[in-house]
Amino acid sequence: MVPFDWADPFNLDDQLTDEERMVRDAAHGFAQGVLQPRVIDDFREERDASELFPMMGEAGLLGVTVPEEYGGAGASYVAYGLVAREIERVDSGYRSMASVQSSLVMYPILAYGSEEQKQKYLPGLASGELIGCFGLTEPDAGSDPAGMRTVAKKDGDGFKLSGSKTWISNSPFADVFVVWAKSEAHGGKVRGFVLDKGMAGLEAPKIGGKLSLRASTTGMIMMDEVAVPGDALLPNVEGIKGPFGCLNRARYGISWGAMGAAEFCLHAAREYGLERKQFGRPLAANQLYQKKLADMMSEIALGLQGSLRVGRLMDEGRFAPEMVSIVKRNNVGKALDAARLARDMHGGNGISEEYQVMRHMLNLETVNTYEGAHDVHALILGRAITGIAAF
Ligand code: TGC
Ligand code: FAD
Repeated sequence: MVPFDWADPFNLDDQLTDEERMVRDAAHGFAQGVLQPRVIDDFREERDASELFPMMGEAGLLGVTVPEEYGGAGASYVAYGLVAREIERVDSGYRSMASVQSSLVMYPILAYGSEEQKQKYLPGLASGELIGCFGLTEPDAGSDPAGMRTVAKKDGDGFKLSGSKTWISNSPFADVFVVWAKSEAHGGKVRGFVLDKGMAGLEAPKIGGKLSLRASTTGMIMMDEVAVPGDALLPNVEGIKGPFGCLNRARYGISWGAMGAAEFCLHAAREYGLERKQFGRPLAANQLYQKKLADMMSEIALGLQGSLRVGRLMDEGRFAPEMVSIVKRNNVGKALDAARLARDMHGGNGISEEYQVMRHMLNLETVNTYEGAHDVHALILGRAITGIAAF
């Protein structure tokens, strides 16, 4: 028998390598030292926090799985998940900024790009000197990105891109735009293009007034006959499986990140319940209060084990996208439940920015929707179980 640690019920720490523990501790130090002191203001003011990218780069938090020769850390997918967990323990918006950069911009350039594209973009993206965004979603193509209308037409040796993308993390201050379009020169198949800030006809206006993920900047990408050279095309992938391959990595990271947010909520609710007295005793002395804590802790413990297993399989090249759907969907759903419980357990104080649980709750509404909405992942899993696509 060993003593039980409520904060690490299944001894996750034991299951990590020394390198993974080191990466986690560095991410924890950065998140608590740099992000936590500013998050309440960033969220309240809906600030553009682009200056965080070089800071995250210096801390080694961008391109965690990208080989060192391209400026990354060359670490495992489990290490990447641990970074997401530590950042999202502070705020889902900051994790969003980092995971778009790593999984949705660096990954496609690494996996589908030419050697020249890798040399040109990856070191700057890893250091945070360059900021990237990923344009898949459109005003009329969200859960069904194959319905996209953005087109690439052949233009001499290059292409002209036209269309609009919406709800794009980082786009208003991005230098590098990974954009997916149907290419007429490739039989209308979806192809990836890397666009640079400042190209004629390329605009990225900010979407203001979000009530969720306010510390992360979101915008549109408007393309009006943007002329790009032939070498802007990602040469090594064709079809909608290109963007989906990136989403697998980002969704996996989110499954860890959401558990970080849930852990914050559990810790906050526990502390609050131990300190706050009503009816002459701590709130935490009540059965109902303890049941909620027990539910939160159990779901977090199980969710982290699930993500760890998927991460190990990813590192061994033995994962299936459906495994990622299980942990993205379940962990985010459970994190949202935990945040709602924690908000309630804080009573009136729960709605105040100072206690932070409501910010996590609001953020997780977005996390539940992006990278495949909760119900869309249910349909992916339903298709796997029945063989019938219900979407
Ligand atoms: P379907 O017929 O299922 O498949 C078409 C082709 O794609 C392949 N494929 C995958 N490949 C790799 N990984 C996956 N997860 C894949 N899923 C499908 C498939 O094998 C097939 O390949 P091939 O060679 O046979 O052509 O495709 P569908 O169009 O019917 O897809 C249905 C569905 C529901 C799975 C898909 O549309 C979906 O996942 N929808 C959700 C959309 C989504 O997640 N959007 C995310 C946008 S990015 C974002 O939100 C960033 S937020 C980040 C942040 O700020 O943190
Ligand atoms: P819809 O597809 O219209 O879905 C609306 C509702 O209908 C959902 O509940 C969904 O589950 C449900 N639904 C849809 N189809 C079915 C069906 N067949 N059966 C049952 N229910 C269904 N996208 C990017 O490309 N890049 C980004 O960086 C990015 N960042 C984002 C940041 C934020 C803050 C937000 C909010 C979104 C971001 N997105 C990004 C877009 C995100 O991926 C989409 O919002 C998401 O995929 C859902 O698409 P939608 O909003 O069009 O909703």
